Amino acid sequence: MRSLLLLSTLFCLLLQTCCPVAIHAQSAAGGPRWNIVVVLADDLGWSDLGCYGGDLVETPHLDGLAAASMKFTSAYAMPVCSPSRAALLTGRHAARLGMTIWSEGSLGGPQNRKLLQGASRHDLPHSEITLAEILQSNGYLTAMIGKWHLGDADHYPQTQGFDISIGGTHWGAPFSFFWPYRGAGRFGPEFRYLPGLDYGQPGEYLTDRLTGEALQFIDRAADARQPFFLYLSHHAPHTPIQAPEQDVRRFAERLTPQLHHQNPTYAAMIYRLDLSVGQVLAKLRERQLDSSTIVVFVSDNGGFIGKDKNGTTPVTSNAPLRSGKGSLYEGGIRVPLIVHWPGRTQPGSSSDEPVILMDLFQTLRAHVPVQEELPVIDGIDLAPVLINPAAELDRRALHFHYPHYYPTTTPVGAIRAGDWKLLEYFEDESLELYNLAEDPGESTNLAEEQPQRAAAMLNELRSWRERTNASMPTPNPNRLQ
Ligand SMILES: [Ca+2]
Repeated sequence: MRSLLLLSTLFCLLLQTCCPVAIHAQSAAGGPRWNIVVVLADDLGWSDLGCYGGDLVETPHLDGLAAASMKFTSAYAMPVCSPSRAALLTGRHAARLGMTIWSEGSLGGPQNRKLLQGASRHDLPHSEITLAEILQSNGYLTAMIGKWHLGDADHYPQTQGFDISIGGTHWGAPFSFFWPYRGAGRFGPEFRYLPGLDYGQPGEYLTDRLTGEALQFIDRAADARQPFFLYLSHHAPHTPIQAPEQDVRRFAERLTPQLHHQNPTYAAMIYRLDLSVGQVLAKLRERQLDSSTIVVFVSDNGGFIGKDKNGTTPVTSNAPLRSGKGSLYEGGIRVPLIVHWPGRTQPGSSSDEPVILMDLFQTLRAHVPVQEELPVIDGIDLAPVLINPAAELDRRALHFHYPHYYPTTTPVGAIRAGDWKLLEYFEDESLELYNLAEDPGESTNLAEEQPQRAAAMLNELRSWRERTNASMPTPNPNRLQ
């Protein structure tokens, strides 16, 4: 099996080398230097896109990208924003980074609960080596456009390998999706400001503006004939749930009670996100960069199933998966992932192999030399699966850690091994065991029925927490009854 895999890998590498359409710059090591575009959606749920079962929204460009690429059905993220972003950019698990909750959430937590939340960093340390730093040191032009959410001004994108940073701050959301995006809030008139987007027009929509900035960046890199890394980190479709009126009307008119998704404003946000991807792909074609650019589309956590501040309809539903953002049930951590790698991924291919955000770091850096000695990396190179959708990765399990509260959860850890998944709730050490192949909605807890399997998985989960030095919640001595 392995020798077959090796042969197919060699064959594909040969194809990439000989294929006349695959024109790219050469790396210092003599191999191709692929341009890299990572489009990260914020809080986009697993079943939100048309190609993943979304029924209210229209996502023709993402559906088209999926049809031309490899679609992953069991891709995972962390359950909330900042940990996922840190894991994506460093290849290291959020628990190992000590960054398990979004940055504002790390500053405090609910005080009158059974547990005090585990310690979590506010800032991604400068000592961490990001994908952007590796690519920058290999001659890439690098840009972070959109949401950063990895620390205060001393830890903005420029300190982590990005030549260009537009819109990135410690904030996890804009005040408004309409220009000037900032507003008067808890911290004064600059509440949730977005730097670099000062000169706009009333009515200008954030997703469109970030797309415009991304298109300009691609032109700049193309003009300079420089390989580039574009990290287009959209705020959509995170709260506040806002979209241009004509789009909201269009989806409201289409709404029927039978539909799985019921929020027309959220659908309109995703529609604009889809347009953004379409425009980026069109720009790559226009600049004849489409055959030399890897395009990745992914979300940072599961869909948000609460209500927006001003809304009456839940933002989304991740059905058939259980729960949503914050939770370690599948609805909180399973996300859409599409990878388009010319000459490597096959059109219309799909993989059920469990993969996780850190794998993208390892996959995307694999073709460039790394000067620095990297620390322990938790991700693995997805090349075998990209080349052969039936391939299995050499990995025993995926682990998850959220020692915090959220409306969907109490502090919890989880492990997925094969089709099996175990959750451990830290307040009372209760266990839940599910067979995801037979029960993707996690409705039948088999922990009592299969105590040996549950114990073995718990043992592995706890051992992993020790290996990664994962922070744990502690009993709250001041809890009021
Ligand atoms: Ca998020």
